[in-house]
Amino acid sequence: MVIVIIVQNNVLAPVFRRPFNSEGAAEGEKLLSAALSEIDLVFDNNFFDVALGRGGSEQVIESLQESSAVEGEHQKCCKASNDVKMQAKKWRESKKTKMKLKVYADRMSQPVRAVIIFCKLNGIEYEEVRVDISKLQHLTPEYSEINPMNQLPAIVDGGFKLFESHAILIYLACSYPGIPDHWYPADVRKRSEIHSVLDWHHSNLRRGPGIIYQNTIPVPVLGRIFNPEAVAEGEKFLSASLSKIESFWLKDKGQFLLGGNKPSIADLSLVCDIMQLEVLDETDRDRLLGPYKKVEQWIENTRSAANPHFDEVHKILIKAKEKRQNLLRLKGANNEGGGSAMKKPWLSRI
Ligand SMILES: N[C@@H](CCC(=O)N[C@@H](CS)C(=O)NCC(=O)O)C(=O)O
Repeated sequence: MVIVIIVQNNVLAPVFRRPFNSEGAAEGEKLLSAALSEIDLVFDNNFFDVALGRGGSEQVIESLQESSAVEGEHQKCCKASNDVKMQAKKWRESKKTKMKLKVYADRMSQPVRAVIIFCKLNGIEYEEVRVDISKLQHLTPEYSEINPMNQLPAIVDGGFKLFESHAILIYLACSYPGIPDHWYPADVRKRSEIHSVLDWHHSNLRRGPGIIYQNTIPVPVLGRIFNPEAVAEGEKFLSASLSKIESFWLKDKGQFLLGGNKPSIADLSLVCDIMQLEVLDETDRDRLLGPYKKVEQWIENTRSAANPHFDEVHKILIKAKEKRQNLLRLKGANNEGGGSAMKKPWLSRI
């Protein structure tokens, strides 16, 4: 992504009929060197090797190699996926660690909420370790030991450390027993479709609600102020993404992104992201979501399928909204008054 930004603003600027943009290129270069130094850090520390505790992962890889080398067919891959599940389960049991799964969390974070709701829905026992982003606890050396990228969520499971919510959801779905197949189906094609949605999510939808939220809600502690240009940019990403979801994944009659009547980890992940808009005034939230009727229905479907945990975990957004409104009132900048006939947002129904 970052490399694309640099190239688009530099070499390829004329090709895309864009003016050469030295600031865009410089911003891209800054992000690139930060990312490269983080990659360096991870490999220098042998992070994954140490964290993974060899044996289990080697068995898993061997099993996959054997299966695909002999037949390489679709069905065989599905069987291999089940083998992976079984082996991961055995590996967990064989470790006989009594240590509970730890989820490093701040519920204001969308991906954190997806992970927590998934654990609760599937009876995965875990300990929630609060890392308060507003107090910058995610930047402490202690938390860097857990996630060198200093973001939430992260997990530690019997010595195995993992960051990135999508990876975490996949890991939990595969390594804990009894998780219903619809969350992360054994069928390799369905799985791949889920990966496709999740990858798309991170370079599209994810850039909408987060940017709007961060630049709307006053977060003085993070050194951010209201930034209307950033909000406008976030709204552009959001509308483009919602319209793709509506016209592509939700175009047929299915209740969820991959069709069917049960959600997958992709539904949970994307819907938790969109829920961040609940901290906005109802008029703004409805202006942004209202035009996408299928999206609204899909959010409701996911919410119902994931309740009561969905509402419980999202309660924090009600508090954040109240705080924001109080702050705005104090500043005399509250411009409420419109939107009298608006539908109630999801969280007001809790
Ligand atoms: N791609 C990551 C995104 C994680 C992320 O952006 N987390 C935010 C909270 S929503 C965070 O930790 N922000 C603090 C920071 O970046 O300094 C994932 O899905 O886990």
